[in-house]
Amino acid sequence: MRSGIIAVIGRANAGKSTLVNVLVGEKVSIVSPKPQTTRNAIMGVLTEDGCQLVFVDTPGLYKSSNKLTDIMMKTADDASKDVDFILYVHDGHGGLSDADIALIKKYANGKIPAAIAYTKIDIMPKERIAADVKELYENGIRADVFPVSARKGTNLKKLKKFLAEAMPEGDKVIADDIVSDKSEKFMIAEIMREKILLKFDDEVPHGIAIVVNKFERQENGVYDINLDIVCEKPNHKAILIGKGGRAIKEVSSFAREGMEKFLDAKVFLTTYVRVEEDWRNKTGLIKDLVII
Ligand SMILES: Nc1nc2c(ncn2[C@@H]2O[C@H](COP(=O)(O)OP(=O)(O)OP(=O)(O)O)[C@@H](O)[C@H]2O)c(=O)[nH]1
Ligand SMILES: [Mg+2]
Repeated sequence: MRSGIIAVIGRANAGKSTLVNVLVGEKVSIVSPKPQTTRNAIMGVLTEDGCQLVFVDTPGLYKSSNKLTDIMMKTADDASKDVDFILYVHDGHGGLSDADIALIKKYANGKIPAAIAYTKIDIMPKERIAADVKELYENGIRADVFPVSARKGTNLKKLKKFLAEAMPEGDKVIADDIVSDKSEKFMIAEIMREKILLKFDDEVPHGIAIVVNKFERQENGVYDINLDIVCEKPNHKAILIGKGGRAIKEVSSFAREGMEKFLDAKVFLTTYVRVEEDWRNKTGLIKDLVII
């Protein structure tokens, strides 16, 4: 059989996690319209038709702004090494800048075989695609380019087939029934963070970390979950809680629904908001709050 590890690399907000989720056929990684949604390297496995594709979703490439961002960039860069293949995800809708070309050259023109998923074609003029593909070629980029839409499912079969054929011959790396390397507890924390990313603006969601204190399945099948929402500043705490606790109530209920869908069971969720000043610049706290 063919099997291999594919690092999924690209700028923040390009659509990497969305693409990994649809390729794998299950939600292994959270998604939001804000950059820097993914903080960890997250494995998503597709075992199908005698082939195993092990995707590694990564934090998006982004400007350095604090210690956490530096660690995230290193996570992405490390994930691009020692793999069988690199799938560089480019946001076609976002345009093709010189900075994009430089990054594509770095990751798709190296020693490791690579392809480019040119994504979000459902929301952009079709004629720009050919122009961009030409520009990539003129800049010396020879990796195959797959215009896709993860949202609409366009061209994904073609991309999957290409990736399957690009994998080396060998035994499967991961057992058949495993789709992710992350625990349910990790995903519960991520679902909470996803809903906060969706509900709150500006710096608030970026300074959030989730600590799961309790994750227990009771005899009646209901999950009892207690978690801390850690934020960076006292004024962020006030925003998160909202007037009369309305904001936290709303986002918690939204998160509970997401958790119930993920666990396929009822969830009893309690949350507590606390402040850890400037935690994104404190290495010890980053280690405690972001499982890397
Ligand atoms: N229209 C459209 N939107 C998409 C597509 N793929 C992703 N998006 C949207 O793009 C935004 C970013 O998607 P993510 O999958 O979180 O992007 P990412 O590259 O993982 O981002 P980081 O984890 O922050 O690096 C979300 O709002 C997605 O819904 C697509 O094919 N079409
Ligand atoms: Mg992501």
